[in-house]
Amino acid sequence: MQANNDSAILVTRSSMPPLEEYVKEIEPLWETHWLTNEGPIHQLLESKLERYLSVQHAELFVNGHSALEAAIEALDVHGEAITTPFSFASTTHALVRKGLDPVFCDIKPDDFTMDPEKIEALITPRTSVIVPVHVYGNMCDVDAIQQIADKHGLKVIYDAAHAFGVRYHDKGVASYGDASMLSFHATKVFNTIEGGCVCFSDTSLQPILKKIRNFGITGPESVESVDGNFKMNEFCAAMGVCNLRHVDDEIEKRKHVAERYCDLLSGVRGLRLGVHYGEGSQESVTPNYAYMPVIFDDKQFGASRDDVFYALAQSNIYTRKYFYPLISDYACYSERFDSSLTPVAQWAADHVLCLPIYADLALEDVDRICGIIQDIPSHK
Ligand code: T4K
Repeated sequence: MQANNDSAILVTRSSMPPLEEYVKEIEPLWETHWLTNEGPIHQLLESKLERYLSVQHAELFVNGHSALEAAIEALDVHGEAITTPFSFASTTHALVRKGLDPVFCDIKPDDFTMDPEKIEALITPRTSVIVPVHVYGNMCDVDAIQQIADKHGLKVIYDAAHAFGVRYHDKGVASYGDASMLSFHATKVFNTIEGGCVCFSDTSLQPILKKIRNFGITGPESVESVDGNFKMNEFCAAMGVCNLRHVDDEIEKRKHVAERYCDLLSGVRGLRLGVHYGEGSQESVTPNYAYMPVIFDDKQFGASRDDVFYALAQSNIYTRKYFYPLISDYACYSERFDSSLTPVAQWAADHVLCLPIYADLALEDVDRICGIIQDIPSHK
C-alpha cells in the first residue's frame, strides 16, 4: 500500500468491494426490476448475517438508528431507560423519540462501557430497560448487566453499532441481551452504505419488527399499526452481500494497523491506548479494531487531547473526538441533565481522541501519525 503523503487522511474510509463484484451482484436487478420491499438480496443478506453473527434472527433496517427505535418499540418498554451519555446522539435520541426518559449511568474508565456497579442505584419503579453501548467495539460487561436485569425484571437492549464481528467466549456480540442493534453505516467495519439490523433470539419479536419496518402492514389487505417505512433496498443489501465476503480480511488488515499504533505508542508517557489493543485487553473478547481510541493525560503527556487534534489537522490528518460533547451536554438535553453526575464519562469526553484506522491505511502513514504525536510535547 502506497503511503499517503499529499492527500488528507480521514478518521476512517469506507470499505468497498471490487467494482466488478458489486456490478455482478446488482446485474440481475435489470432483469427482475425488483428493487426494494424485502426482495431476494435482502433475504439473502439477512440469512448470511444470521450465520456470520451467530444469532437466531437478524432483521435488516434502513439504518442503525431506525433499527434501535424499532427494537425499543418491539420490546414494549416504557418509563425510564438506564443508558450512557458517552455515545453517539442516536442512542439517547432513539429512547427519547420513543417516549422514554433516559437516566444516565457513568462508564468504566478502562473501556468506556457502562459501569455495572453504578446501575442499581439508578433503578426506580419506572425503570424498564437498560441500554448499554459496546463503545468502540469494546464489549460491555454483559454478564454483570444481565444479572442486574434479571434481578430487577428489566429488559436489555444493546447498542452494538460499533461491534460488528466482535465475539465473547466465542458467542457473537449481538446474541447478548433481549435485542442488539448493529449499524452498517458507511463508516463502520461492515457497511451496506446505510443500514443496520436488530438481532434477537425471541422469535415472537420477528413479526412485530417486520410490521414496524413496513407501515404496520401484515398482509395484502391488512394494516395493524401506525408505523413507518424503514426497509433496506436491494442495492444496499447487495453492497452488504459483497462486503460480507471480505469483512474477515478487512478486520485482519485493521488488526495490523492497530498493532502498528500499539508498537509505536504503547511506551509513550501520558498516553493510553484503547483497551482491546495490547495490554489490558478485554478477556475472552475477539475485537474488530473498529476505532483507535487514545487517551491523553495533559500533565503527563505535556499536551492536551485538543493540542493533538489541532497538530494532526495541520498535517492534513483528521482525527475525531468520539464522543465530545457528552450527550447530556447537547443543547437539546443540557437543561434536563447534569453531566457532573457522570464524572468518568465527562473526563473521557475531554481526553479521548480517535486516530485514523481503516483496512487500507498504509503502515507508513501510521508511522507518520505517531511521529507527529510523539513530537507534540516538545513543540509546546
Ligand atoms: N449508535 C452508535 C453508538 C453510533 O456510533 C451510531 C452511528 C448509531 C448508533 C447510529 O447508526 P446509523 O443510524 O448511523 O447506522 C459517523 C456516522 O455518520 C455515524 O453512523 C456513526 N455512528 C458515528 C460514530 O460516526 P460522523 O459525523 O463522524 O461522520 P462523518 O461524515 O464525519 O464521517 C467520518 C469519516 O468517515 C469521514 O471523515 C470520512 C469517512 N467516510 C464518511 C462517509 C459518510 C467515508 O469514508 N465514507 C462515507 O461515505 O458520524
